[in-house]
Amino acid sequence: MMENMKLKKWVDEMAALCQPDRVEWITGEEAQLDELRAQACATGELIPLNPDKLPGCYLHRSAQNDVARVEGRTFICSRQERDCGPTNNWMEPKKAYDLAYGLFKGSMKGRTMYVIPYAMGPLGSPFSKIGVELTDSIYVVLNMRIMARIGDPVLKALGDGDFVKGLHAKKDLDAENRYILHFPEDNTILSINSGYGGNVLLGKKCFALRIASNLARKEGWLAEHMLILGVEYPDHHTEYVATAFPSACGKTNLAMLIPPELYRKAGYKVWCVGDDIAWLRPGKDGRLYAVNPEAGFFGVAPGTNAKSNYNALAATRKNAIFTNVVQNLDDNTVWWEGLDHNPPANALNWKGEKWAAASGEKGAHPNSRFTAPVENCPSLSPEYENPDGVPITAIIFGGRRKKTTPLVFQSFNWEHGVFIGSTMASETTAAAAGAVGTVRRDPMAMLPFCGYHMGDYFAHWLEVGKTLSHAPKIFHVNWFRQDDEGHFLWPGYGDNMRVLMWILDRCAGRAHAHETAIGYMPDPADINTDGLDIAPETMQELLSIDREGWKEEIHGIDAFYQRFDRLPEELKQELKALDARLNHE
Ligand code: SAT
Ligand code: MN
Repeated sequence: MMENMKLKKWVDEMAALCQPDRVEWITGEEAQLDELRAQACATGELIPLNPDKLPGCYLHRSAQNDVARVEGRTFICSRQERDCGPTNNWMEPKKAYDLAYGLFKGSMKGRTMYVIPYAMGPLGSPFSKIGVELTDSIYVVLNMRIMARIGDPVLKALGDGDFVKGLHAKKDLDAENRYILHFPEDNTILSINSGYGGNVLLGKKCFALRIASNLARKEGWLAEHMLILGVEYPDHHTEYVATAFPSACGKTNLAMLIPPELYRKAGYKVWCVGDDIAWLRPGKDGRLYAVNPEAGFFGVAPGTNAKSNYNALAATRKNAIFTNVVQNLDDNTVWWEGLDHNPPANALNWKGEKWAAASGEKGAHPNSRFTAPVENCPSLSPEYENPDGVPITAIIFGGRRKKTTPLVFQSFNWEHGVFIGSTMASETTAAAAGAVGTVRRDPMAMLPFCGYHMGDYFAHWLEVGKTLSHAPKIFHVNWFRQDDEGHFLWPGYGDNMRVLMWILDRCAGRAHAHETAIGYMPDPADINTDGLDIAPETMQELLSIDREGWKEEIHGIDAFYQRFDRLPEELKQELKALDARLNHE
């Protein structure tokens, strides 16, 4: 195999720094992976599950202080502080390297350093990028095996080309010395003292969003926190949408939606292209094309069941890794809150302690996860590997809002759509460490993932729009609106298809809408509610504009915008225009 000298040199340097006993290159061959699985089982890092019920599946328990992404310890180390922007933590690159290398020094003594060449995106696609992660964690190797294309075929595709460098060491999992550092000017990621998810699977949020958003800005494309799905019509043509929701707000559920019976009977199908990340490029025909750079799903387990997400559950039934869920000791399977109404009688909770549901304590961690290969998903799109991506008809932004935001509305145009994306807000979830349930602005669901100044990021969105002669139409949805007693007004899950169909019909010029202060909105009659038990007043409420709430919203947006020294003029104008429409209609 052709030797990449830059890669060899960097691996040698990092090995000299971390001082592992051995360096092992991951080829991607099953025999090697099996050997690693056996080793991890011997040390208890992985627990093999019932081979009949869950073939090829393992359980992992993370350290108890290491269960989610740590935004407070995640840094963008651009040379200039202003390039990182007000919404990211910044560290001066030299200081960051010194600090991290100090921690990495000797950190792998007595351990093995694994070298994982990986590709984000189909090998050979113009969308794809290559990274190499060095790690001392077998759990990381085996998760990366699911989440990305790895091993020798990637090295071959890399040739002597450039790659994104990622170095990870578990060290002591010391939360006080945990750092997730990104060096966008060096295409480098350093992660130390964590063993969990988005902190350590460096191809995911670190590369595919934080580093890639920088590359995308330079190269004229978009790296987004979006699911991609296709709606196949009875005549077999398919329309694709890309949708941004914050972590743990139902992207995986929407991506794998099963249409309600009325659509299924009529011959509609929904295909999943991706559930978390989309790389979008303008195509020659002036449309925007999307690829899912990942090869697996790292989904939230609690709440996943045969009704809420049949396809995700099916995807976890073989060759999956479960992290921080309940272990059923009777049949050595897994369980989590919301899987079914039968919590196991003889079980260990996510911490590995004897656990009974009657205790009232949760058995699975609220951010417990499954890592499952995309090919396990029954609704995986036949276009998933298409090197040219799929053409996007609509972009949908959304959040988790109890009040104010209606079920769906459409932007007036691209600029207004970017404004809507930039002002997205959501109540926080367990996917990140910190308080759950408080409202925070999360523009394009990228607040924790944009690797540069968000003001420049908004400007980049505006620029990309100008290059598209057939830009996707932009919408906003909120599945989570509640009444005063805290009941959800909209059934959600598969029934979200009804809203998707209005969106796609709007794009095709078929559906009715009326103009409001916040955008185009359907009348209740414009959303197909056949077979749905929903009162007309509820539909009315879901599609109403809470004017007082929106006036509050303007203050919230204004305060948020104040944080940006580099906010595009277009967005300031959009805010003014919204204010004027709300006050003068
Ligand atoms: O832990 S991850 O960042 O990979 C998952 C998420 O928060 O969306
Ligand atoms: Mn995510």
